[in-house]
Amino acid sequence: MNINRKVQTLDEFTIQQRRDFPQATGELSMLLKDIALAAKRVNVEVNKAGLVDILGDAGEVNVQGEDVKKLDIFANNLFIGVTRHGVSCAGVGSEENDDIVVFDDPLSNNSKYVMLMDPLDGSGNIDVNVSIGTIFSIYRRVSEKGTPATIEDFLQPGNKQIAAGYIVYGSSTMLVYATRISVNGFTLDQTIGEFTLSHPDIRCPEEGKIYSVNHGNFWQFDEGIRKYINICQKKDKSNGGPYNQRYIGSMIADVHRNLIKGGIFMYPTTSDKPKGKLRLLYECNPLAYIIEKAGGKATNGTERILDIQPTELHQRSSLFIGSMKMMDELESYTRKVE
Ligand code: P6P
Repeated sequence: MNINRKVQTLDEFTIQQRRDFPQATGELSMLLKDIALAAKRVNVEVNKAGLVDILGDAGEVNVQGEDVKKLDIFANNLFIGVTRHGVSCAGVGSEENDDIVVFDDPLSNNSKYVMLMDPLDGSGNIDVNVSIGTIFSIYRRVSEKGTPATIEDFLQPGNKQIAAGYIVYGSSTMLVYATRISVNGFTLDQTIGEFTLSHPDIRCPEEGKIYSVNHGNFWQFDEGIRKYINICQKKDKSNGGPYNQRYIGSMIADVHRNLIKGGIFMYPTTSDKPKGKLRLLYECNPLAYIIEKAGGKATNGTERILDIQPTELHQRSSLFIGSMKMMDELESYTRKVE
């Protein structure tokens, strides 16, 4: 059997990237390895979710007041377990945990990084077999090494992220992550159980023809956003259209498609969510970091997502994210109305 050595695994890629940073300790590579390991286990459960009694509500409600699916709990426990027993992470902030999870053991207290995550975004779609995802965000801790991680390690603005990424459990399972160098995509090769480089140096097209928004909330949006959506609907061949409206209801799937093909995803504030629905620390910030590293843009409607100074672990934000020129056109309508 010919072994295709052109394939580069995630581990090989991160080791090769370390050569660009002689001072690197390898802790980030190890943390990404831990994340990939947990993702492979989640992937197994996601793929068989329809076969075992892992579907349906776990009868619990999370800090967001949302019904927690059993797969949420499984994924959350897995990512926390793998990072706790790794050598690179001092603690985790998770959508599923009210407070930060501080690992507080000698090895973890000497670790360089902390991680924020949404262990299974879009989990409301688990029972209907729609793509779902894990989102993660990595920061260098600001508290003293050798001591337990503190909340200040997690309440850093998104522009301090060291790396950010997501795993999309879809028609194939992909891990996409960004560092300050580039954004790269790895597809899980089930035959060898490895994430292999499939999308090197991802760039978000500066133009797109896809806009993603929940039209059901249309009349709750500010006037400038409604104007922009009307413009999207009127696009034709003469002005960069026609556009397609695509909204999966699983942000990772929508943002991943728009990252690759070009497009804009919008989750504005609504009357019942005046601060927005999406969470700043473990949804907006990591996706904003990725899209900017790929040449796109992300704001909350008025300011750059990555410049927002967080005050609470689970604080929410509106999110506008995607192709640079589409974001600029949106802002030309939201600015006019200010
Ligand atoms: P709505 C899933 O719960 C999620 O957080 C995102 O993945 C998704 O884009 C959004 O909410 C969907 O929200 O209000 O349009 O159903």
